[in-house]
Amino acid sequence: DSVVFSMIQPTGRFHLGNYLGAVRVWKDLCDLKGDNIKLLFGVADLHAITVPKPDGSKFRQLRNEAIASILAVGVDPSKAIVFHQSSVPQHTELHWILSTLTPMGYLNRMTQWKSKANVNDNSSDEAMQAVKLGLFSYPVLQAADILLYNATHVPVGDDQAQHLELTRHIAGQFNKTYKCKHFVPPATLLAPTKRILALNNPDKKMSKSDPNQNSVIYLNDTPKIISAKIKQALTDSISHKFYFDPVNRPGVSNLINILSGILRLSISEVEDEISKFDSHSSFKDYVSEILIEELKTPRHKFEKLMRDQAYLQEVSEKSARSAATIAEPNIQKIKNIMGF
Ligand code: AQP
Repeated sequence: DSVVFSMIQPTGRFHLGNYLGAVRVWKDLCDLKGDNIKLLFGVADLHAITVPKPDGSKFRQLRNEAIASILAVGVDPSKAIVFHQSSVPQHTELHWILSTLTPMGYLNRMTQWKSKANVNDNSSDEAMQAVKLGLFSYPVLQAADILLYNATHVPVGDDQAQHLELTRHIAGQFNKTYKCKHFVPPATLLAPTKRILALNNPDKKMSKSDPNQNSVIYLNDTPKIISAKIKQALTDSISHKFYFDPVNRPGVSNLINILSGILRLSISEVEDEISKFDSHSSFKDYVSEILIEELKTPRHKFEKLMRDQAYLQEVSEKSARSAATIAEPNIQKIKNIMGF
């Protein structure tokens, strides 16, 4: 039997990268689901506190909006467990156990904490010492999340591939240390769409916490806002023909990648489709039109769900109970192997 597990952080409104790299993939998995597959999709609220923290009421709202966004994209709570990580305390318990098996040197090679803490290998001692332990050990908690459910498949965007390597390493370390075969290394299910980049700075990925809101298409942006953001997206004046060349034309290529993700076409099929455009404005109008159409239903569903707080609460509470029925016996088995 397969167990598919993935999570997303409630660090802000969900955007097009979260959609194509994660939540739409989750919806597709719900649509395909057979009886022998379990799906668990979580809101990683314990991970979210590793970065600057909003106040309590804002955080509560973000945690709530995250559940609504997942459901709005079409993840079906009768087919998938949609829950808050913090509502299943075994995540933190397993994190501690796994942290005793994780080499600091391995964590030190991870790139995400460095970019989130704004440090690199040449940063001063002072900057390095200010990095918080929770941010550094984030991938260990991620490994605990996945291994708590003995997940066989983990759908993620390519920015997370490195953390999954570490999860497999930790699983192997546990088996080796305790001479058992308890953990089966989970497989990475890479999202079909390549990383979506910031509209105004295609050197970095589109990110919830980008201070430049114009670089990010949020799933609940109105048609007017979407058109305005695409109009000002960075492109180039190399040619009025549009083709994929991420090195020389990163902005144009990002828009082509977005089209490829949404339309579920290959890059070259998109290039054929857009060969009819001979101006930046007609190309961009087309991108806006496709985005507006795609995000219409999730936006309306999100608004409707946010008006029904009782339903959101019911889904997350029921799902937390279902998640615990897998997590509890597993942590008991793990502790039993260890001699607790
Ligand atoms: N730009 C992206 N392109 C493709 N996939 C992306 N993902 C995130 N950004 C892109 C995928 O979304 C999932 C959930 O991500 P997360 O919330 O756990 O954390 P993140 O990757 O750090 O996301 P953000 O949006 O960049 O948030 P902040 O600003 O809080 O750091 C993952 O599967 C990820 O691959």
